[in-house]
Amino acid sequence: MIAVLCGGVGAAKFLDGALRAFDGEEVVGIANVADDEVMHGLHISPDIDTILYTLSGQVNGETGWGLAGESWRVMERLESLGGQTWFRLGDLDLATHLYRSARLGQGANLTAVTAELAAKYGLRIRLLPVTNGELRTIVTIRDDTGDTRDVSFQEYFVKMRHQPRVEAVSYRAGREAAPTPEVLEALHSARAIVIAPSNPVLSIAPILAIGEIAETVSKRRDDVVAVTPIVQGRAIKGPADRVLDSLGFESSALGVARFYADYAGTFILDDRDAELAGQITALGMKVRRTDTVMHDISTKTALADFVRATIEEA
Ligand code: FO1
Repeated sequence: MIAVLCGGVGAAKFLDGALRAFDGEEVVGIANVADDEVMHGLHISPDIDTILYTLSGQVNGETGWGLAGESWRVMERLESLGGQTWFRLGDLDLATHLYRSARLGQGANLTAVTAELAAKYGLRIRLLPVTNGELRTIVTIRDDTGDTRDVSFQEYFVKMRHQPRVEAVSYRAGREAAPTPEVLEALHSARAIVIAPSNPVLSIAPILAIGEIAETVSKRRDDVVAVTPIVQGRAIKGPADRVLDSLGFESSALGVARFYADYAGTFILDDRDAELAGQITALGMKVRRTDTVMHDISTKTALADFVRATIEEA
């Protein structure tokens, strides 16, 4: 079994390839929930849903989130009522949030509800939220007036279109934000742990902000392989490059490698960044190089195959 620490779009693409590359071996996705948001009384888990929709072949290929062929009648009506519509929930997507919220309301935990949704969407991986408790990413931004202010991840990312300068990113873990027993068991028993090509600060760091997870992953450092989400200084998708930059990390694969140096013994670097290999090796990481950009199923599978071969070589 391999365990994969996951954010949204990059992780979902990697898992899609992993399903083929690790054929016959169990793949367990451990998903970030720090981007979750309650909207209109509904519990939205964007990273989990991006994985559900991608692996069931229903994701909107243009945005990387939400469903293909979605309609927006509910949002249109909500807009005409003067309701909040900056976070767009499609008509079909709403069914997932209604289902999740109703089950949580009945007392089921997020792990159980995610397993139910994964079964209903026909997933062939096991998908686990990192915690059943409250874990939230707080983004401290500097606004136009020069003042700093804390906003939720979705407010920063969607409402403000990730434009403001980020002063700090912190993670609020409620007292009950312990890793689930299922997650700890997966991290202990996995043959290898993969850090998916997700945003290190916004997707992976919240997972590692849970002390017991950070400890478990760093103890298994020799079995941990991190895949770069940054190629030639640019994020494949989203604001990872700017966020790394504004936090004083170099927005390059080297910056990502420094971020993961305590956790991952092996770093998968893109061929286009070959010149960084020496500096990453100097961090005490093994470096393996390949094409990490995933355009389609064959490039997703090729990357996951490369990760499998890297794990096997260790
Ligand atoms: N991203 C947007 O840029 N705009 C949206 O209106 C939006 C709505 C949305 C609804 C459900 C969902 O699961 C994801 C949604 N996302 C939206 C994506 C979301 O913000 C993700 O957290 C990011 O893509 C980062 O992974």
